[in-house]
Amino acid sequence: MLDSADKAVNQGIAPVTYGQGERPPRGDYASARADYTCDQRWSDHTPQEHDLYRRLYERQASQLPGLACAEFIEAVEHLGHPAQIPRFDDLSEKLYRTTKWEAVAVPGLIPEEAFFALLARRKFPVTRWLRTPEEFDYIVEPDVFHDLFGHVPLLFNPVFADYMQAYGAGGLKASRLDACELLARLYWYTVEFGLITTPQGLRAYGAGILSSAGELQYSVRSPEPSRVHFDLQRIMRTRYKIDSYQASYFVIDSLDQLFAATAPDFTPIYRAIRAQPEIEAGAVLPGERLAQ
Ligand code: HBI
Ligand code: FE
Repeated sequence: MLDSADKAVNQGIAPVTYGQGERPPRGDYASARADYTCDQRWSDHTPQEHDLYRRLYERQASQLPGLACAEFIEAVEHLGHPAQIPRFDDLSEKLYRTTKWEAVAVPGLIPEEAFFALLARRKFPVTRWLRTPEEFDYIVEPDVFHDLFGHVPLLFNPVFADYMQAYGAGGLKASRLDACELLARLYWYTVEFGLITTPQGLRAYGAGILSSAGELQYSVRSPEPSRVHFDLQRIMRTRYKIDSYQASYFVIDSLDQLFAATAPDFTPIYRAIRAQPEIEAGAVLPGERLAQ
């Protein structure tokens, strides 16, 4: 009988996660279905886990004003003020009524193809395990708090909901063009670590920022990182870091601008990018306009 990690390795999940870094995935893959979804097993969560989730939620929710974009602050109310980890089915009922998306449980990180296929069907894969108390301040792999608090709220926003499905469809095409690494950078610098300009100043919409205790303040306020105006090719040429705050952030003017970026056929764009050198995270190119 294959144990979970062996089954994961055999199915090409481990050890590569996010395209960089080598470690076996956490989570129990033995019970995953062919599309990598699994049961949430909500009743497996202990009172201690529900309390840890509540404390994570309260810490992030208290930081949102002045740092998170208005669309997120408005949408996060849909999670309710949970004294416990939400049941994905309950959340999906509300989400489906709003933008036809669902939150589906997965054992953890899943192969890119499976990930894209779920997004293309308006199903967001939510990791079912919760971090340990020792990981309260920082975790590298997505857990249920990162996915639910970071990613699910903006799926209630019609424009972002359509962007995420278009991204999934684009990912399936990128797989056939061997361009997943390029497209993963677009996901990283928008869905995970994106900033947006507003009349009140810069705000965060990326899940990796919004679910992070320290990076929410850092990404919007620190003078250290470079903040570059959104440029699709520039983003897909730029490498990223998976285990520290970002050295570069990319700034959109609106969620409509982000959705419009997924409209063209990326085939010629991938070709153009491959003809140019990669850009290191944190670099600022000569003459580049930076967002303030
Ligand atoms: N799997 N469960 C899960 N969640 C992710 O965010 C995720 C993934 N697999 C691959 C992946 N993200 C990234 O490589 C994306 O850029 C595709
Ligand atoms: Fe994420």
